[in-house]
Amino acid sequence: MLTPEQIAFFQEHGYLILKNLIDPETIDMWRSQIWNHFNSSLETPETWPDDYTVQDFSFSPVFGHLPAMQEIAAQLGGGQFFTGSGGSPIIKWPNPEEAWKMPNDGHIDAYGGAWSPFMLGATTYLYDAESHGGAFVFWPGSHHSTHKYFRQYPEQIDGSFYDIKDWGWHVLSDLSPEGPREFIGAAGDVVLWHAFLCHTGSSNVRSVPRFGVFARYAHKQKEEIKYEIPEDLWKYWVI
Ligand SMILES: O=C(O)CCC(=O)C(=O)O
Ligand SMILES: [Fe+2]
Repeated sequence: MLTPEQIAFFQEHGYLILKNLIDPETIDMWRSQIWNHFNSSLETPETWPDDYTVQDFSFSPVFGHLPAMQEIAAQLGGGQFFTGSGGSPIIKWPNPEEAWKMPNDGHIDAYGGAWSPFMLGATTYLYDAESHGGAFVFWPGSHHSTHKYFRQYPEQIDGSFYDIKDWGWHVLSDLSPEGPREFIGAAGDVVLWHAFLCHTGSSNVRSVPRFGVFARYAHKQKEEIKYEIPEDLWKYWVI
């Protein structure tokens, strides 16, 4: 269970880091599953593939279904948040020759294909992610600025911002009250993030591959409520 202080932090900043949420046995299992799938291993970089996303692969159990995650989703959504069974990792293979730079802009998810709005996202890692090691990058507090943007332009919530001339994701991330930050975390640490929080990936100039594991929770009433931008950002949460 999240404490009232953790929930208050999440509401204010749009993210919350939970150390050691995933038990080491699960992390070990997931590592074996993905390396088996690639017929490779951490110790044999010459056999690493270069896939960014992994087709036809899913962890077992999936991240979003772990009891610790289900408990948090139930607490935040009052039993109304659900997640599907999919979820393959997003991998940042090491590229030590590249010059590392903080990304300029971040996006919000839900628009990669048909618009599929959701409420809560979560990210964890299979190996410790150091700074410049392909971390998940997010803009603290940007859930508030994104909310304000859609209160002003509610007709754009369906992704029609893509049709606006010169519109780019910088439009949202530039409104953020704070600049970007890397989620530096150990294997099994989790960052929870509001669906309106701007975020993106970053390059990995270290030597360990970054396996990002993601879960996204939608509201059971998502079809009925998807065009509504409530004045209260937490209307469909129980916090
Ligand atoms: O790889 C990451 O850390 C972020 C990826 C991401 O934002 C996405 O796939 O939507
Ligand atoms: Fe994303």
